[in-house]
Amino acid sequence: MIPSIPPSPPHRLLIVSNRLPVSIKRTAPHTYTFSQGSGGLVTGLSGLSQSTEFKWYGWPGLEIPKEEEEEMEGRLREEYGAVPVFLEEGLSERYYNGFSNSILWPLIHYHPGEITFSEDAWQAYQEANRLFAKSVAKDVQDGDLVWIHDFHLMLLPAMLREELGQEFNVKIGFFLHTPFPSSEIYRILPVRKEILSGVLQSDLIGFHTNGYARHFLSACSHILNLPTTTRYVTFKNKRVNVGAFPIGIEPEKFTRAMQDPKVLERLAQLEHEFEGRHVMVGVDRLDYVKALPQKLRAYEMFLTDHPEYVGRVVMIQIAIPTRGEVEEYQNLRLLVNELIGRINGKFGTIEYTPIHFMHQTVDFHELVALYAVSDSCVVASTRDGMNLVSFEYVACQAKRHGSMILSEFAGSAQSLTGSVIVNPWNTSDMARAMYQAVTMGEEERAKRFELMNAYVQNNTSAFWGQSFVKELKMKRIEPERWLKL
Ligand code: ADQ
Repeated sequence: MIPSIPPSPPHRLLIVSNRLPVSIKRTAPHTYTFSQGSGGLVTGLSGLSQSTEFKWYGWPGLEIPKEEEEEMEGRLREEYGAVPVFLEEGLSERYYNGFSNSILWPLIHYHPGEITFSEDAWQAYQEANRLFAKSVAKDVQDGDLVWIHDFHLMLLPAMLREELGQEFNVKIGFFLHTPFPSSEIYRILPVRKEILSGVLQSDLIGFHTNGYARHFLSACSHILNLPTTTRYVTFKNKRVNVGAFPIGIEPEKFTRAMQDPKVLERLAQLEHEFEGRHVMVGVDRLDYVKALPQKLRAYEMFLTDHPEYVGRVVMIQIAIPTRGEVEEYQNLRLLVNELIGRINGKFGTIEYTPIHFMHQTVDFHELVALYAVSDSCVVASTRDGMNLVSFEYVACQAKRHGSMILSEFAGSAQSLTGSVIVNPWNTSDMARAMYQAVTMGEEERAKRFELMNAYVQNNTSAFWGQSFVKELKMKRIEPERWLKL
């Protein structure tokens, strides 16, 4: 008789990201308000919660007085399944702004000119990753899956293995939400070997596109001299799987919102406000990789070349404040304000404002109404891991079939085949694309929309989360590793 194989116990999943998926405010000593965070990562993982129990580890985003830490941790664990990793203010500043946002972010996005490497920031990055490792290691159990997110935590896979011991039965997955640059750019980083060796202690490493995965593999081969194939790299006798897992959105969230009376009322108001005008929308964090200056210059050229559209086209640009402590972001804000002032001054009248600019976050209902009222959307990123805004815009366009003007340097350009692809460095190319969007007939818009919508509806965030975890679960621990144990 063939012995029956007992079902394998369900895996527990531990998610680790820089920030917790909970917004926390301290209103008085021992008094905190919590609210559910949002964003691609939160929705991406919601589909997993039915099949897999998971806990989420991350920095709470503010400094908590020592005597309040235990109480806060208790509440977060109980109410949100979230575990805070406490970082002192000086450390979080140097690790987050100092190293992650001022060194890794520009490098990864092909802005090496913005980088000043600092030994102190690097120390802080190591220290913070170590604190994350200790916190996760306290809870990890035999057979767990740990899924680590993004460039803030690239040393964590190695540090977690050090804390647990190499023989500990845990599978570690790592997902990078940004691009991985060409190895010719990546090798500028003074600690290029340390970062690669840190992340290579994972079992599975995921990227948004095959291109980023290829860059990563070639960095492993050129910088660490490791054997690679198109699917994996061998590091310390162990096979590390590498693949593309393109993230998506939760399209029903937007379709549902489009039925919400609050959104419909706001949409009607906006339609009235902009009646007879073509509305072009942009929603970006105010980050230099989102290329707002390039977008504005192209818009200025479009209005200059086509004066018949002055008064008939408006641009609504939402710019979410971000990383305001970093100098490059302050300079960017000044430049953007200057360009907007120039364009509005040049083409505006008492009745007509060419650019409506909002440097603020807008609530979800407002965002959906803005997407829905717009006849086109412009994403000009000079580099962007994926770009969720382009998917969200499509999800709100079932009626209007608006055009998507999309930078070829955004990961989503590979999937949104119905978009008008532009090179944001080529101002006249982008200005021409704006003209094309404004003059495009309904038949072509509908055809392009169908192509884009089919992709957005099928490649959801839940699908992304489930595919990654499934592949991590299935990852074989190969003979080389057992031999070594
Ligand atoms: P981001 O650089 O933040 O993400 P993006 O992918 O466009 O860029 O996501 C922005 C998110 O913020 C969207 O979900 C959007 O709806 C939301 N948002 C925008 N404006 C808002 C506002 N005013 N108020 C509230 N929310 C707003 C990083 C990478 C990307 C990658 C994602 C996911 O840089 O390349 O696509 O992670 O992996």
